[in-house]
Amino acid sequence: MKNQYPFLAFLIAIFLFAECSVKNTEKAIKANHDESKVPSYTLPNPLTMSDGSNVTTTEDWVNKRRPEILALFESEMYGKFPERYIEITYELLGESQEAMSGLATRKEIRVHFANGGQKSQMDILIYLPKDAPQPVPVFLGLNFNGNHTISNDPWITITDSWARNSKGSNINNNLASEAPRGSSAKRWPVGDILKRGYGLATIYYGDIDPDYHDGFQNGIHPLFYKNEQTKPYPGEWGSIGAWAWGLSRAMDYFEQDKEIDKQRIAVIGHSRLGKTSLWAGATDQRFALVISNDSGCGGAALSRRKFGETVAVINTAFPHWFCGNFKKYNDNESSLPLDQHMLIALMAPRPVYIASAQEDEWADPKGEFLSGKNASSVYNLFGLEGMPADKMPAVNQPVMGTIAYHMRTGSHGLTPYDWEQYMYFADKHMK
Ligand code: GTR
Repeated sequence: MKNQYPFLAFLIAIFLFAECSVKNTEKAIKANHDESKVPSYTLPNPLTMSDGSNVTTTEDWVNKRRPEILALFESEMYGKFPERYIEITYELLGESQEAMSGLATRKEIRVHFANGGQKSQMDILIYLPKDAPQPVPVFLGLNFNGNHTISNDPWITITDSWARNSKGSNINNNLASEAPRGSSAKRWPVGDILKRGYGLATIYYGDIDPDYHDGFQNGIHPLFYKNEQTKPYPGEWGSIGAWAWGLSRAMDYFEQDKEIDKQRIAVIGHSRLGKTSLWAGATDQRFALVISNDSGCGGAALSRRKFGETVAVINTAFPHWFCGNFKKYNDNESSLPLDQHMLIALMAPRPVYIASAQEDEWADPKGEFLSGKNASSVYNLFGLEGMPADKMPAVNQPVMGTIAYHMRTGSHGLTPYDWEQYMYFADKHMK
């Protein structure tokens, strides 16, 4: 009898191992990283109207097809911004003429949002080069961990908004701390940006909507609920929508700041915030140039390729990012009335830069390139060159038409190399 125990343990071990590998296999099936397993697919033609007619003039694109595509992205993917008046006021929190060792002026604008008793706020941190002729062009981007993490500048205000707990950053009870000041400085080469004659404006994305699923009870969403409404309707904005909306509210502020050139604002974002910068560029044509850094699924990557992260995977891990209707397309990409090349096309005729990283297979670099490629027909309609390459360029070989693309070496991240290309591209189009 005694001898049966090791045998039993052996059987249990085999069972657990089998369970485990089933789960791993499930994961592996969900995330395909094999180009030969990309399903065959047909992309909707950005220049074919829903009634089947062809778009042959820029007028028809601007007045008919563009609104049709935008409405599809609103109802099926990112959700529509609610239309309701809320009160918005600006407060100058602080200002310095001697920031960044005298290179820049710094100001912090607190934007107050209010609807009756409900309130919310976001802080825009702005550096402007002192030597550049005003009004200056500006890069605007959301940051992941708080404005004070983008630079060691000791004067940057620490957010009061929800922050992700982190031992390393000494964040407990979701309250931001002093510890990570400057910890994201590598992603934000403020000095280089200023020396090139650009300003930099940034906002902590958690000021607009904390990035976790709470049924949309915190952040900006509740200020827009009507009557008995307790969460957004299935075709209304999720968190990406809210973050993009926040970028537009920063744009509203720029429009009334004489030091900033509202005609030359480039909106930039990395990863989930790259999805956001694209959606901001699509919904708000005041942004003169749009940059997607490693935005991947739900950003620049084509959904139909199902390479790396898929619609089902992203909707499961981040149910709050997109609108309720987007869940219909889990494992059902072929029924999408759109794909991400049409999102890129919504930028036309404005310049747009799509960037990938070689090791970032999760974000499907090839799918990101193909989005730009397949948006080119719309740029051509405007007499512009879209993506100036038929095939994916080699690593670290940027191609720049009015649509630009590069795949740099390395992994998921926003690096000085990426910034270097964006500034060069901005010099070409905004200077
Ligand atoms: C990942 C997510 C990606 C990307 C990334 C990020 O977990 O799967 O879609 O957005 O996060 O934002 O860093």
